Amino acid sequence: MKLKLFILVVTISIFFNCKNEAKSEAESDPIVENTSKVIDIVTLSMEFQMPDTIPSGWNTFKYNNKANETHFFRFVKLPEGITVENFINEADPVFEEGMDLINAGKPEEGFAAFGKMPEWFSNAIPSGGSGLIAPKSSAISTLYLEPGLHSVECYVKMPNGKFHSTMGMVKEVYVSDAKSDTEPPKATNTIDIKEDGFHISGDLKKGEHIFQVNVINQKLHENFATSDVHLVRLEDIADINILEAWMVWYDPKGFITPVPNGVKFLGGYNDDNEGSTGYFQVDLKPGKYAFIAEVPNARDKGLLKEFEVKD
Ligand SMILES: [Cu+2]
Repeated sequence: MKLKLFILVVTISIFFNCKNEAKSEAESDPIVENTSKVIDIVTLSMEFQMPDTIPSGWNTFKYNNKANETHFFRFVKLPEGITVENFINEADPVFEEGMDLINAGKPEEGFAAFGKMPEWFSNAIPSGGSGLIAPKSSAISTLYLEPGLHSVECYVKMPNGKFHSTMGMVKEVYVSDAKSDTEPPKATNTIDIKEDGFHISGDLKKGEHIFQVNVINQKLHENFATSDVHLVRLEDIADINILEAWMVWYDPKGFITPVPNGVKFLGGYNDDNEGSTGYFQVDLKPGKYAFIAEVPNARDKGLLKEFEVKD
C-alpha cells in the first residue's frame, strides 16, 4: 500500500510540475561560449565526463561509453534549493536500503523502505536522456532542456546489485538561461508514446536513421519510471522474455550487468514529460531489433515492439 501511495504522490507531483513549468526569459548567461557544438559525454568506467554548464533549449549530445559496462545518461531537473549532494545523501541511501532488502528476499520491507524518500524527491523532473548504450559504443541524442540545476545519472546495477548512481555515476550540471542555437535534426522516423504504447512510423530499412520520439501520453509505472524507449539489437541467442524481465530495476536480476545474452543496447530516449520531444540517431544494420521501455510488463503495455531490418 505504501508503494501505491508513493506512486500516487509522485504522479500528482509530476502532473503539477508539467503544468507549471514556466520557460525562463532571463538574460543570456555569458559562461557558455560556443552554443552550437555537439556536447561530448564520456564514461571511462563509472563517471560522467562532460561540461558543468551547458545552454538551455536544444542540445545534441554524443555519449561515448568507453566502459566495459552498459550505461545511459539521463537529465533530471532538480527542485528549487536541491543539489546533487541532496540526492547522494538523502535519496540514494533510500534506494540502496530498499534494494538491499529486496535482494535479501524481503520485497515488502524493501518497497516500504522506498516510502522513506525525502519529500523533495517527487518534485524532481525527468528531462530526457539517452537509452541504454552497450560497452565501447556511442550514441547521439538531441534533447530540449529547461534552465536550472540538473542531475545527470545512470542507475544500471553492478553485478553486486549496487546502483551505478551510488558508485559515482551522478553529476551536477547547470543548464543556463543562455539558449543554444542548435536546431533539432530532421527525423527519418517517429515514435509516438501513447496511452497504449509505441506508435512507430517511417521505413525501418538498413542505414542511418534519426528517430523523433514524441511523448504524447506519459504515465508513472510500478517501478517509478515513466514510459521511455530503448533500442536493442537481438542476436539469435537472445530471449525477448528474459530481456523484458531484465528491464525492471527492482527485480534482483533486473537492470544489472551483464545484460541478457545476445542483447546489445543502441541508445534511445529516456524518461521525459508528457508533451516533450527528443531525438536519437542510429545506423541500422540488417538483423533483429526491438524497441522496449524500462517498465514492468512492457509487452502488455504496448511498450515492446520487435522488428527486422532486411539486407
Ligand atoms: Cu551506468
